[in-house]
Amino acid sequence: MDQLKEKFKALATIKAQELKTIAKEYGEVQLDTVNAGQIIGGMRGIKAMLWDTSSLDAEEGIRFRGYSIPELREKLPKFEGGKEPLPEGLFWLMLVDEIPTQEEVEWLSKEWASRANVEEQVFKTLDSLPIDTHPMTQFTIGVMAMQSSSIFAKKYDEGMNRNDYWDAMYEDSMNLIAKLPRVAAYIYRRSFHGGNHIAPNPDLDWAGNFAHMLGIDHPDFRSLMRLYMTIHADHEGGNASAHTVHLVGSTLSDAYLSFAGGMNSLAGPLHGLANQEVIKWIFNMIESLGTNTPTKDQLRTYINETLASGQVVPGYGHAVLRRPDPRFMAQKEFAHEYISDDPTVQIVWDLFEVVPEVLGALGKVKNPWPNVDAHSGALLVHYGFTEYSYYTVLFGVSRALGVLAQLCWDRAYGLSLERPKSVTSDWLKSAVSSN
Ligand code: HAX
Repeated sequence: MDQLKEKFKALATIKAQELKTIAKEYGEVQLDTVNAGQIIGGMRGIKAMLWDTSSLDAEEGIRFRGYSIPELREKLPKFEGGKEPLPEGLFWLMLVDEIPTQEEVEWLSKEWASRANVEEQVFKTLDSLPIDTHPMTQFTIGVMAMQSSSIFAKKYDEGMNRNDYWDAMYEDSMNLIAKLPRVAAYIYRRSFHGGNHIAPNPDLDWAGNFAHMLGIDHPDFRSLMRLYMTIHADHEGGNASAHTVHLVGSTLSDAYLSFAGGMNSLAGPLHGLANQEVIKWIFNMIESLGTNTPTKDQLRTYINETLASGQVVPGYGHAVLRRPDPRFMAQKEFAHEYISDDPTVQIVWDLFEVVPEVLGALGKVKNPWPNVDAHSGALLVHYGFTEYSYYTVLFGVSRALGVLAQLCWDRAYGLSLERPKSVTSDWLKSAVSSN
């Protein structure tokens, strides 16, 4: 058994027992109530699922196993000579609740490199798709094409003992995470670079190798990918992609089926697709205004036009957060340090001054501040990565770290099939009128 799996098994044994005790002794304790607005309004704020890898506070933003993003940037091991955290370290932290050493992270980089071989049939499946298939659709299909190698599905078919579910899920999760950059880079090079693929470099770390296979070899772009893959990895369990993975996984679907389900959620414009929408919106604005150095008054006018045409301002607002997203702030810091004179970055910063005031004036937007997606595109564009329809795939590769670490916990805890109760609109009408 490898060192990470060993640690996971030891911790999971203790924590699963704790959870069993809570369920047995306190299962009937009333913790929260639900109101009619929450039933109609997308179940906002209802505490109804277990998620250990991260937790989100409306004011403070995300904490991964208790660590904020600035803390992770400081404490997680780095690539030799680099300044940004290695996502391997975050995965380790999310899975076994401790910050790994440099040696442990280097072991994990090598472990993933050794599991990264992608079967030819996956590339063939992708090659059979029309070239203009959206990269997120290709990504999901690529993941599904790997499903036949699921260890969990195979062992379940052979009659696996339920006590071993976590083990098979761990193996699938490690394999899937290891392979994703290769599949994702293949989609990028196929869609935008004439199928001129780049062989992996197993001496690089997971995110650095992904940057290399994408074909953008600037050392700062590798640093950006390490940061990007870290900050997008998890956002507690209630967001649509994480929740979907958890829901699909609760039926004992394997990691491939569950993760592909989550990616279909991430591909929606109110969620992960917002990162492509933001840069598309900025590019359209530059074209429509005829300048890439718009004044704040010009920005205000353009934002109002967007709202007047019945569209949302992409990259702004959040279902939980009520402050600027720390993931936005981390990218802003990166931009200050590396590329502060970039004109698109300047637009993003000017929008940060103007959009909250315009959205705030509407009186209905609960959070007028930027979310993670408001900044990422401008950073990518700076390094020549302009094919924005691909951006959500980057998000998806990162999101695998959090949702798959949690999926291992779901199976270690023996969490149940998810099955909340729905009500009809007639039931709701009658329930509120009798109050
Ligand atoms: N632009 C215009 N209107 C907005 C808005 C925005 N950015 N954000 C919220 N609103 C509107 C809502 O559409 C809603 O209007 P109606 O009552 O007329 O339907 C009203 O303000 C109240 O919404 P809310 O309670 O503040 O926000 P929700 O929890 O319902 O929705 C969203 C949260 C993220 C979906 C929303 O803020 C939005 O559409 N933002 C733009 C898209 C976006 O950036 N999505 C990415 C979010 C982060 C993420 O998941 N990344 O992957």
